[in-house]
Amino acid sequence: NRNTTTATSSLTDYDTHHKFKSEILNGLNEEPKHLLSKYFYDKKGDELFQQIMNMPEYYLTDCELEIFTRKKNEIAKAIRAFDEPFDLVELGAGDATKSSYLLEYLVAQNADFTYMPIDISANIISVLDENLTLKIPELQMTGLNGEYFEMLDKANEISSRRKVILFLGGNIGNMEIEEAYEFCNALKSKLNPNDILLIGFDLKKNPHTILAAYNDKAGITSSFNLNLLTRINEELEADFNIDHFSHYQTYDPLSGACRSYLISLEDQKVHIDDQEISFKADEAVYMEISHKYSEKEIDIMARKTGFKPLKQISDTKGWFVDAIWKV
Ligand code: AVI
Repeated sequence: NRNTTTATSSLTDYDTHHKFKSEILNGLNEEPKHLLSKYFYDKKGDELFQQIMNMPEYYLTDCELEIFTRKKNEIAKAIRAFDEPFDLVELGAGDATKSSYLLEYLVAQNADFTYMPIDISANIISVLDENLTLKIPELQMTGLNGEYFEMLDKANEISSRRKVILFLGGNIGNMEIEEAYEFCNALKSKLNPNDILLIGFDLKKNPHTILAAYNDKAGITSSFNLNLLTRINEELEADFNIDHFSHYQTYDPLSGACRSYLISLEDQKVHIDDQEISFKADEAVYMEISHKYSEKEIDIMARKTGFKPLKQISDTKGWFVDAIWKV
């Protein structure tokens, strides 16, 4: 397509595999044991996450989709889409379902911008390229295949236009608070005055509602967590018996931390490559945090990481916000 290009990362498959292996082994050799939820997303994990987004209990996607379908004009104004040309950079674009509503609107309103989706999956970038150019033929797009910060540097090399960064889905919630602060600080250091960050946060709400979203009756979230053990078996020649672990979910309404664990159901030994890892009966492996924030905590995070909070746009239930921050 004449409107689209793609740039890729310098990381090789070999680097990626070795980073995966050492991060998994480090986590399992620590006390308490933990694994990293960024590794949930292999092919099967992507499918399971799609199923999660379609579950009745998982409200996050619907809430943010409502913001992107019903409040496009409000978003467009807040990101100053009509003031001057800009690059719309999306971190972890995925299938861009939500952002495509904004893209369509911006193109229809003649905003002068290039869409730059960043994703770690080369497959996702090429699928996006195909689908978006069919859906929005006039869209200017530069796909960036690689890690967020490396590709942000690339985006700045390719073009010096003002940047508007999208970080949707409540992905910031999958970082511990300190990591979220570090992430925003690092992001800020890559941006220039007047650049904008639009960032999605899941809000604190009735604890039952939150817990149910991560502890679904059908057990899809459980499979999503257990799938990482299957992935380790496949990619690191390990011998986890998936039936010997069980998913356990917690939500703490005071801190806002919603955490998942896999509990070892018996004393057992697991082999990963040439290492043997012992698990005690009832021992927990910490898997993922999905942190929930209050509106106030979001503004504080903006200020403390060098941004100016401009606006919070929420869905009608008031369960999710897209916060708009300016450098
Ligand atoms: C991707 N991320 C925002 C999801 C969340 O809600 O924390 C991942 C997820 N984990 C379990 N269910 C969904």
